Amino acid sequence: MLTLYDYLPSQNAYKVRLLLSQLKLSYRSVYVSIFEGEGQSEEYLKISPTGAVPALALPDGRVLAESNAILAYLADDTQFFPADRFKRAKVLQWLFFEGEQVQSTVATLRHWVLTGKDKRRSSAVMESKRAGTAKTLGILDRALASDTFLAGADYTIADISVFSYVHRSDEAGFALTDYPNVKRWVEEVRSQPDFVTKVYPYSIDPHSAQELAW
Ligand SMILES: N[C@@H](CCC(=O)N[C@@H](CS)C(=O)NCC(=O)O)C(=O)O
Repeated sequence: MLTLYDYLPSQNAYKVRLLLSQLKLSYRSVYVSIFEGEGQSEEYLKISPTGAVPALALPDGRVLAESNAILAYLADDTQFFPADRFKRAKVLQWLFFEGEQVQSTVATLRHWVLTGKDKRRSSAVMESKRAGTAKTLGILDRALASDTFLAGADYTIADISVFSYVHRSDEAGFALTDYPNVKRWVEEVRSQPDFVTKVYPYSIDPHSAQELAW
């Protein structure tokens, strides 16, 4: 059986939960208390080199980290990751965009706001995160003006990945009503079969106000 190393409020882990649901794959969960430092234990660093969740252990014991790599692995040979060379590269284009642009802006800003860490950041740092978030949402709104989904007409792991943080942009202080194409796309993603509605707040973890170890 597959094992998902998870932390419930993590939207990076939510991406994998969503795909597993849409692929109808069963799995067991192992929870990693990242804010208590469990991710940095010697044992967990053998599973995930950065100490972050998600990570996935395969039934044969091999392990994979990085949410987008896990999505690509699970979705191979399915409708969620096209076989056509160009379409596949388009999906990768948005997965790399997510890893670089979405995670460093809207995802980080949301994490700080929801856990009170924004109060400990300088106004210059906060301003730069807000500017980065606005830029990210603007890029997505332009891209989604001409296509139903990020990589074209079909729903793929690019949508799962980008959706996971972007649909919670309001929690970072950005209303999606200002980004109508993104808002329309969020509803398209929500209407996919076997969609996962459950998102866990950081407030379920009394340790989530702590800074992560770097
Ligand atoms: N690029 C990674 C980021 C993963 C990540 O930042 N995970 C967070 C939770 S959302 C985490 O586990 N942080 C703990 C740490 O970095 O030590 C991915 O896409 O999987």
